[in-house]
Amino acid sequence: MALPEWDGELTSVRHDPETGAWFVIGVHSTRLGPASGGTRAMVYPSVDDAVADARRLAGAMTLKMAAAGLPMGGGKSVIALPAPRAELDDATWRRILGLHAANLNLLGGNYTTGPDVGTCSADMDVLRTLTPHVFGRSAAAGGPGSSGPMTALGVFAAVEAGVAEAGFDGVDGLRVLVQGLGAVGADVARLAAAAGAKLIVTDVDPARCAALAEELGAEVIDTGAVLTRECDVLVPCATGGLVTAEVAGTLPCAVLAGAANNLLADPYAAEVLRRRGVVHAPDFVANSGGAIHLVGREVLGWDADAVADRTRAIRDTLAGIFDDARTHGITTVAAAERRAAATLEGAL
Ligand code: HCI
Repeated sequence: MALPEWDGELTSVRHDPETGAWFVIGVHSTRLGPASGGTRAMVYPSVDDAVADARRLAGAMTLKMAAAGLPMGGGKSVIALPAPRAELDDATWRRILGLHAANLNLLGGNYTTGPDVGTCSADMDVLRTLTPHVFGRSAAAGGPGSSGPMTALGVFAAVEAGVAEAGFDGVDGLRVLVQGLGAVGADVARLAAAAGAKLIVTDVDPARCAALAEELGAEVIDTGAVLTRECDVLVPCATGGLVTAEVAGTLPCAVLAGAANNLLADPYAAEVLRRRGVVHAPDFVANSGGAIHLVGREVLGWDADAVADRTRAIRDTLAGIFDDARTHGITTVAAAERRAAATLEGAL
């Protein structure tokens, strides 16, 4: 396999013929500390796609850690599964976790993992019996539990910052559209509803929509309508790559702030949003509450209150980023990257 160039430090790729799984670990940067970032387990069209995804996500983790002021580097694991996780039997999944743990041990602590799309705290409990290089065990196993609630709190802080930048007087009465009602999206919806938002929701799973419609009185829309439905705040909490430059040119919202990693499919989309005056909270800042939770609890010894305070401070971080972007006529992504780059350079 010919790998394209990358500005990261190391890519580990391993194949298991018995299960057909591929294991990719991207260590993007250890400049601020050991690389860390979750383990994503899903089916990919090809190994090249898995490598590209791991590398892209690892790069975003470097920015996320730097922007959040955490003493960690950026990395990410991707397990390209032979079949969707739900279709794998227990023995196969257990073997896959065992091989992943062996790879983590080979990296000797230069990379620490945690949960991501397709893995959960219970998987981290299993991994931790095989390797010490794991964050995010369940509370029952002595870990800090799911990072979902803190990720959601941070995304809501980003929504509040975006709403203020767009000139609104708070979330009350605004139409907030949440796409993806997993642990994070559902909690963001609850926070928005509690703040008086007119909630609109969508998810590929109709049962999740129905539950939130019942709980919060949310209006449910078709997944296909997410890019065309007029709203004040669009909150993407599903997978990345939603916003191409073309989509950015027509999105009918005033604020874009969500949890999905690598939300922009193409870097130019940020410039299109800037020109249209859409306030965009960069994903690696908006969704950093999960990293603050895991690193805060497991590396820095913070209690739950300290983690929540630092997560709410995402609002102030973003206010500063919006201010920089406005002042210099640059995108919010460029402004956030400049801040992260300054932190990374300072660590040299
Ligand atoms: C993420 O924010 O995407 C993952 C958070 C994380 C942080 C540190 C270790 C594993 C996962």
